[in-house]
Amino acid sequence: MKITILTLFPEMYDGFINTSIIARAVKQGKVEIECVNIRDFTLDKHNHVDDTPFGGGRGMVMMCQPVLDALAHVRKANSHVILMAPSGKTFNQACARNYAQKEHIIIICGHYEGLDARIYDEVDELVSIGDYVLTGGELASMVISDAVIRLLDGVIEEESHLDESFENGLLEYPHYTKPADYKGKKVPEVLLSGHHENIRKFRLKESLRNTLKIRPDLLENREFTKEEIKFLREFAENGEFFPSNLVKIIK
Ligand code: 6GU
Repeated sequence: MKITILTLFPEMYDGFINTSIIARAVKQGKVEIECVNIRDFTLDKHNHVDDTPFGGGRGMVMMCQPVLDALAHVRKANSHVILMAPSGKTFNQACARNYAQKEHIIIICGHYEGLDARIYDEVDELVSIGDYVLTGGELASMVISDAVIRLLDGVIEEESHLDESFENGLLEYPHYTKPADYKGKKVPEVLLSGHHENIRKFRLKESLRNTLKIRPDLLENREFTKEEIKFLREFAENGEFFPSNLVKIIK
């Protein structure tokens, strides 16, 4: 797959592209990352990319011409064009899986107060990474690229996806490594037992417990197996935290 980033700050991507798993994926040809400087598409001699907002108000607005000329330069028939904006729909793991199927994604990063709204008409979607405001779309575009690239075939071990947070609609279970006793803090006995079925049950139960405690919203519209419902009942019966809107699951 190819990811094209349109940005005023291509140097921000150097560390991202040249480090660890992303660097390896690029080297192995699993992904091509192209950073294009929007400023290279300006037509005036001072290379202006922004101007004051019509109607007044604070800050500067990125102009249509450099952004849309840069987009036209990199866009192909199969390109999926994403504009990073705090007002976009919130990115999640399902979006990452969807983008990972695409041949080419183009991510436009806004800066300053925002972009001229006429640019919105030329993109497939506006995407945000959460309910807070960043100084620009660059970090958000790296978040999205990272989440997508690690899902591409052969970038990380296939099985590592399966038990991760969100992949099965639950937060992940806790992991432990050596030593089995760290300053008196012990690893749960079952993980040392070698009993695969008991380990699977323990992990599923801990996943459920974590999700119930930290992200009960993830459980609202999820389908449950009989085994999962049994564990949820146990939590409720043992007086563990159980949100009242989820009681319907165990009724
Ligand atoms: Cl995509 N851009 C900016 N500037 N802030 C954000 C964001 C995007 N997503 C969350 N906050």
